[in-house]
Amino acid sequence: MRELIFHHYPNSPFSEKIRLIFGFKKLAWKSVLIPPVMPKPNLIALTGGYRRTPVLQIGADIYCDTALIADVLERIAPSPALYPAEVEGASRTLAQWADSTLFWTVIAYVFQPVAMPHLLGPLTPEQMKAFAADRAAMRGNAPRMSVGEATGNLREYLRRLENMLADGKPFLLGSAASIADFSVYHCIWFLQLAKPLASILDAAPRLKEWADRMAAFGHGEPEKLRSESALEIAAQASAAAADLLFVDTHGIARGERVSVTPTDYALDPVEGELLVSTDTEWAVRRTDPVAGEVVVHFPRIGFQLKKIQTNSGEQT
Ligand SMILES: N[C@@H](CCC(=O)N[C@@H](CS)C(=O)NCC(=O)O)C(=O)O
Repeated sequence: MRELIFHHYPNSPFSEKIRLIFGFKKLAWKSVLIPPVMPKPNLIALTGGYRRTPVLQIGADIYCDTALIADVLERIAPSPALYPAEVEGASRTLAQWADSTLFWTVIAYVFQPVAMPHLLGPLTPEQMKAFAADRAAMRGNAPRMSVGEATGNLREYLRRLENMLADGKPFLLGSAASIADFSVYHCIWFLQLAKPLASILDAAPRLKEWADRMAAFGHGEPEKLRSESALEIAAQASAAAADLLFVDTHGIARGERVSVTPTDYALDPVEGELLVSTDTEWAVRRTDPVAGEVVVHFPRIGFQLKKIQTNSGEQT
């Protein structure tokens, strides 16, 4: 098996989701630390523009978004399963809610001045300003919740999660953990990191016990790797064969020039030649001066695929 190279930073909730999946599946992985704010030249050389955290690299294949990264890890190491057959639909749907609604509610709640140093470390006022400016630019016009609104919503969400555990089962959807647990967990983990505000969890004692149970999976076996070495590995590898069934729901053929862009925030397009289009995934091939030829993969859900028009109006 080719090595799993994980680009992340310690205080990133979505990274924690995947680190814990490495632990759940007892996987060994290479850890590349990336900056939490732009610029991120070595990451962008691999992705072609996608700047969010985390990213998984396997040779010259680059996987964006944790929904897809979780699918890839399931293919590589199917047991224990992230999508137990009897709850596959429910677990994916609950995970999608946690990764969007619950996550942004937690973010709006924890980014209060009293908790900031716990989340970002001891920043100077200039660094704090730079962080705020980076995130404001990344979020663009996405609506922002007030602290009051977030507090009320979070209390209600915690009640719902506590209710899911009320019958004494160890995980949210049954006796085994599923992707839903990992997606809810990274939000609760970030909330716990925001120590001065974490007492909101006291109203959900079963959820706190569940969080301890989740944390016990650990992070698998990480080993440090420099980002320059990750780039060399990409440059020397060739991407995995992509002879998958091409599912065309958009009238764009394999080989056409396209862009793939998130639909929610950090709307940076990645351009390339459309190589893969399955029911759940797109991938584009692009060539980077440093990383060489790479294939960048995205989940369909949460991303937009567009054909690139030439200046003359012709389609390439
Ligand atoms: N839907 C994405 C969300 C990723 C995300 O928003 N990550 C945060 C960090 S936890 C981020 O990218 N922040 C900005 C950055 O790291 O540059 C996923 O599942 O991977």
